[in-house]
Amino acid sequence: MTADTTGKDRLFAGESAAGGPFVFNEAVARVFPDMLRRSIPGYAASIEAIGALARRYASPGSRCYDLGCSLGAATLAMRHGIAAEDCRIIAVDNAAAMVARCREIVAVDDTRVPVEVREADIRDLEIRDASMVVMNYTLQFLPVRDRDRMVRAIADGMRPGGVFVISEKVVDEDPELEALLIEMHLDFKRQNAYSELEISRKRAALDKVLVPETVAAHRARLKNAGFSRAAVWLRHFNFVSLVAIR
Ligand code: GEK
Repeated sequence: MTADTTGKDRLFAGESAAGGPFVFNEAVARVFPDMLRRSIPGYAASIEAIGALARRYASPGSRCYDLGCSLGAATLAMRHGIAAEDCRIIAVDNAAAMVARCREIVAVDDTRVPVEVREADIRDLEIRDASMVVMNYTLQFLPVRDRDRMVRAIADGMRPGGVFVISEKVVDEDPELEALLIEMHLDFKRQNAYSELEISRKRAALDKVLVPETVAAHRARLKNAGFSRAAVWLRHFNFVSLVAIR
């Protein structure tokens, strides 16, 4: 069986569009690649860099984690990037529909690095002996009160010199600039053929589900967790990706 993930995202378009908070269900999994491409500026660049960083940082005999793997785009980028011997990738997501499709996608990709796709809450995961950890647009979905503990568990489970890649939607401290960045993001979605109705319904669905923080808050959390250095390597409107070294 092959996962059909080629659907066009019309989830918030029709009369039948469900109200209520956003959930990572079967309907979302089916259109997910199209949804991310049309909604997250910089998404493709983040995936490309994850491959390049895996080549540099994955060390022999270590583990590489993809936390909130969805359909495994970052997992496969790591898998294709890793040059070191005896690495294994652990990809984790708590949405059953994502995990089922991710397993199918990983199975038809026959690169040598072993991948284990686990259905679990990343807050319950034991992270150990990691040379690379990726959280590509996932921390933003955890309650804010759980984020410090999550990032500390990542730092504690990493080898010295390992790399942590974290991508997030962020909010600016300056309300005027925040309004500008939001407008620019909305224009990006309009250019990608989302209607005003789709945009406003999706926004309502994500309210309180996706809670963005400032870049400063992310930097402080990384430092407190024990990362020796961190830098923003990508920014497109209010979407950023940071790289942190253990
Ligand atoms: C990509 N990284 O393509 N435990 C496990 N998974 C979770 C949890 C949790 N507590 N909370 C949310 N998720 C991917 C994209 S999407 C980003 C990541 C987005 C999962 C959730 O089920 C979803 O699959 C993923 O985190 C976030 O690079 O949809 O904007």
